[in-house]
Amino acid sequence: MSTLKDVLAKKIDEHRPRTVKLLKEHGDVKISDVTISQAIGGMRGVKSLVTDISYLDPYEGIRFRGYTIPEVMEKLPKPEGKDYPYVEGFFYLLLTGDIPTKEQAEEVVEEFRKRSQIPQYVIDILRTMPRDSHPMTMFSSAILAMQRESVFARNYKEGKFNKFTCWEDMYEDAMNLMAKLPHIGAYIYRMKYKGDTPIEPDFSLDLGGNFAHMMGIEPPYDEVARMYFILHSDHESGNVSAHTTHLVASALSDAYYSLSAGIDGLAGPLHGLANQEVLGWIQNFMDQLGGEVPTKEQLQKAVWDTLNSGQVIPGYGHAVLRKTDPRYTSQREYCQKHLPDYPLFKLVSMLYDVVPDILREQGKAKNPWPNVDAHSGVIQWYYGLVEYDFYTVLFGIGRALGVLANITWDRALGYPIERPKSVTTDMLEEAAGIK
Ligand code: CMX
Repeated sequence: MSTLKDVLAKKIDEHRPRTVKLLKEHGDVKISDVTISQAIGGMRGVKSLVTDISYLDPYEGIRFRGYTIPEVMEKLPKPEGKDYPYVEGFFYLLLTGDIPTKEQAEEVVEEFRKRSQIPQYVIDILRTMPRDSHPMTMFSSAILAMQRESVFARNYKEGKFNKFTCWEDMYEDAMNLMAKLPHIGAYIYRMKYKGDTPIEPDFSLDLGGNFAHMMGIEPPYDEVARMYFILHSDHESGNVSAHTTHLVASALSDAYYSLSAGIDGLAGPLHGLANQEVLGWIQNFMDQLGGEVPTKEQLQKAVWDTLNSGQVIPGYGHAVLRKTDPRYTSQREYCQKHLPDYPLFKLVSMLYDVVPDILREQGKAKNPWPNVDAHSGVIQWYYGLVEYDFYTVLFGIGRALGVLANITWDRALGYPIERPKSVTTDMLEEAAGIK
């Protein structure tokens, strides 16, 4: 058994009694009430999901296994001469809660290398799809197509389902998938946007380094890849991609079905697509100005025009966060160090000066501050990744780290099929005393 799986097995054994005790002895303790506006309004703030992988504080932002983003970046082992950690070591942290040693992170690098080969039929399917299919459609289709590889589904079909050990099959599926996703993403990119010139992997490199290599983008893009995948990995359980993956897995669907569904949720403009929309919005606006960087007044007018036409300002607002997203701040710090004079970075910074005041004045958005998507595109654009349709795929590779870790633990703790209860509008009116 690998160190990662061995450590994970011990953690699961230690954790299970906690869940069992809570259920058996304290199952009636109330942790949330539900109002009519929560039932109609997308269940905001209803505490009804459990995860230990990450926690999102409205004011502090995300913590991964208790660590803030700066702590994660500082404490995790890094490839030689690099500033950002091994993504593989980060996955180890998400799964086990432990900061791995450099050797343990490198064991995961090796595990992924062994599992990384994309089946030929996946390549064939991708090549058969119309080239103008959205890359997220291609990415999700590739994941779904590989469902026949699922160890979990095979063992289940063969009657080998065991409630206590089935997490191991989920773990195998998660590892196999995670190892392949960067390769699939890079293949789609090179096929669709770079004249169909896929680049062979370089297995001397870690996940971030190899991804940059397969994309055909020079260092320090490898650092961007490491940072980007880590930042986008997890945002507790209630966001659309994480919740969808968890929900589908709760039906004992395997990791391939579950992740493909989660990726489909991430593809929406109110979720992961927002990073592409930010760039589109900025470009569109700069085109109108003949390519000029706008003045503050022009920018204010553009923001108001967008709001007055009934659209949202992409990259701003959040369902849970009530301050600037630390994932935004982390990317901003990268830009301050590596591309301080880049006009697009300056424009994104100007938006930061302009948008929150306008959103406050408009008075609708509960959070006027930027989220992760407000910044992601700028860095990609700087390194030549200008095909912004592709940005959600990058988000998807990162998000897979979190949701796959989550569904492995779902199996380990035997979480049941998810099934909230619906009510009718009549019932709500009765509850409100108006009927
Ligand atoms: N621009 C304009 N209006 C906004 C807004 C924004 N950026 N953010 C919220 N609002 C509006 C909402 O549309 C809503 O209006 P209505 O009452 O007319 O429906 C009102 O403010 C209240 O919304 P909220 O409670 O503050 O926000 P929600 O929890 O409903 O939605 C989110 C959260 C992210 C979907 C929303 O802020 C938004 O649409 N932002 C822009 C898209 C975006 O950046 N999405 C990426 C989120 C990050 C991620 O993927 O995790």
